[in-house]
Amino acid sequence: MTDANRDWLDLASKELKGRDPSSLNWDTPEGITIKPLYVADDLPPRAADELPGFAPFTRGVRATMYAGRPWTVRQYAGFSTAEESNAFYRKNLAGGQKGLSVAFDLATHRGYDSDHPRVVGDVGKAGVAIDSVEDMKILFDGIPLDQMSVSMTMNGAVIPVLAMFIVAGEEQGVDRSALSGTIQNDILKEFMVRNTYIYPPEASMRIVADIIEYTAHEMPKFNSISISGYHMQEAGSTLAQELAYTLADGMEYVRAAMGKGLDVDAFAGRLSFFFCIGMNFFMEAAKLRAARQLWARIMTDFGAKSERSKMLRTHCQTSGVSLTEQDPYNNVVRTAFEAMAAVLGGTQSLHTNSFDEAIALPTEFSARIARNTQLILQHETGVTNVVDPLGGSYYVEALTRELADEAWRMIEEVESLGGMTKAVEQGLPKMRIEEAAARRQARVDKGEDVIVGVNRYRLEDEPKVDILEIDNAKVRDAQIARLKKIRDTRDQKSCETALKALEEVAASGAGNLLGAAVEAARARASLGEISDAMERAFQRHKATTRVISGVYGEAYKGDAQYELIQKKIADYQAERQREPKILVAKMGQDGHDRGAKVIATAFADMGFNVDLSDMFETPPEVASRAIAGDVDVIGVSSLAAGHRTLVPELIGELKAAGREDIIVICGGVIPEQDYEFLQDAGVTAIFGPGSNVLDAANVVLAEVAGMRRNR
Ligand code: MLC
Ligand code: 5AD
Repeated sequence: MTDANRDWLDLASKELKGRDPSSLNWDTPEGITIKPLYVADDLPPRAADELPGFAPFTRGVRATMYAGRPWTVRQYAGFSTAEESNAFYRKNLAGGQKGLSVAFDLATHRGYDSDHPRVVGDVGKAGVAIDSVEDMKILFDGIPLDQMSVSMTMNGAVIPVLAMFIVAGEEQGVDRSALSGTIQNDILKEFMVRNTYIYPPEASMRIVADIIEYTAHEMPKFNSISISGYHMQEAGSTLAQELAYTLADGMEYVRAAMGKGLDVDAFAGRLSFFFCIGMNFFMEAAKLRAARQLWARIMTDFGAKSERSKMLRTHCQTSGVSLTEQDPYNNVVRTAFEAMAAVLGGTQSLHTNSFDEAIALPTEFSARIARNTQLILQHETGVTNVVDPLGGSYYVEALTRELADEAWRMIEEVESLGGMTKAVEQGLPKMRIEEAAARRQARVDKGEDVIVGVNRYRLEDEPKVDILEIDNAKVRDAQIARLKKIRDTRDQKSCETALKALEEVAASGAGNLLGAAVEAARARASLGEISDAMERAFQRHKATTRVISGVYGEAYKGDAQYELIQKKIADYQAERQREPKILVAKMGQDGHDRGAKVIATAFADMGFNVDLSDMFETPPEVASRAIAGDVDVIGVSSLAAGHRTLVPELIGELKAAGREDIIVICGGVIPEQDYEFLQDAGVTAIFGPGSNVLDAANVVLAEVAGMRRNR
């Protein structure tokens, strides 16, 4: 320690009235201790010698970064029909957006056509409904696919969607070799957190590898994958977990592609990444710097020779979970800080969320504010003029190093299990993330992590905001009509031949799935038909749901409020000889299960008897599960806007079975505008985002006790 540093320590403890300055240390959820001051001694060796554009790319993948070309303003969007989404895209492009990013509805994600009975509540809701090439052509009508780069967030039904995109380009007069863009194609994180898988892990990994192979040969400008940590952070992971598991996923994809006999440099330059940027400002910027550093090291170990193969190029999106339903205009401010962190971290492309995120999909107005957040950053702040402005910061450089070290430890753990496919099969990363999510929830519920407008400075009267409403039934009718027309007018024989050939490629293991699917898409096979052809060979994956225990309760140890509810539940049990029993249910194709998992864990820790439905159940399936398990209450978790269709159906099923005594409550992203509708349908209580879990448990227990008394 230098003399100057010693002087600082003395002065600091004087300011603290004798307390040790280390009492100001902050232990982050990543397990990193942040000191109140960083000095030259904290700089990692060699940090001062690094330059942007050169491996390991800590300071950025380009020599000139935004000074040469700013990041791509790429807003993720999609809703309702292809016509409506197309109109929305065109307006956004006219307003300054530079790249497209397509959000598909959940029916499409899971490989179902819009007329499938399992997706009645999902069509056109969380994204645009795409059933065939005809829809895809409408989606990009008037948008030249040889000039506009298009990202498509698709993982489950990735083969039919990419095939339809290729054919849509073709019929626009654009050869596939000229198509630029990105397909998400990251299935491992689906098994971990996002849940839009279709086939089991091994078959899914073949799909990923086939796409990498096909694009490496045929589509030189297209990024074959977007290896995504985003959804891990959304599911509650720490930043170190997000970093480590994303890179470990990347390693697994590299191995899968090399397993196809591809030379690493033939495809690695088109692997891309996707990270979430939350509110821990400097840590987020450091995360991107650490990610680039580690990836360069990983790819060097894989034998990459080309510099391009060692470059981690990434898209970022500001964090959805960091935004609140309460006092929603605060979200504009949160998103602006997050966007700044992404840019200081050196992202290539960025989506900024809309302030109505926790309520519904963006309106034209909220989308404009979100887009302008980036345009103001690019054009007014001067942030683009200097490469890696945080380079050399004692704090950020030290953080970069610590995150990299921490992530490397976790990567080694995954590798010791045999790589990510194996780790995912064993459920390790998912479990770790769920534990982190439960810990975070407890910190928020206890007020240790402050969220302005939610657990501090809460408003008496919340402002009303206009939201985007989608007439789901109308979209579905339109899609069904178009599907019928296609089936009536196509050459049925050549369509069937192409589907048979695809099935054969899937079953035999020989040939390329995407190549075969392009033929089927051209012959007007629908998305559901192409998915089914592969499902006949691969089967459909069914996940096992598990409730972790102890984490939430552990965080609340010794808390009076927590002990009170535990006691109330114990009293209830003593009196009635049974625990209050809740079924936490997910219905429709909504894959967001963080909330359901947190509730299940927390309620179980408090003393409830908790049952958890499988993912993707139908209302009749949930009703019979509830009746068979003799539960007191069903807690429906809805984050994909299916509640208006699915919840009344569930209550109808309970009534039909003579079990209207089973209480139904809802939680998740449910706009206030829908509360009355749901209450009229028979819903007892609704818990929006930002609800305190302990409060919710008290309400549920009181309802259960009341119901039992009335029996
Ligand atoms: C860039 N270029 C430069 C330069 N900067 N050339 C010279 N000097 C500079 N300073 C060149 C690049 O090399 C490239 O050409 C071209 O300009 C484009 O730049 P880019 O940096 O590659 O940007 P972009 O095309 O936008 O690609 C970014 C990407 C890509 C690589 C990260 O994968 C991408 O766009 N991803 C977006 C993913 C996405 O939107 N996902 C949404 C998920 S939402 P060349 O020839 O080298 O390519 C979601 C939510 C949910 O998942 O769950 O539903
Ligand atoms: N349009 C715009 N943004 C969307 N998101 C998800 N679906 C859409 C859509 N259709 C964003 C939200 C969410 C994240 C996963 O992606 O920000 O939190």
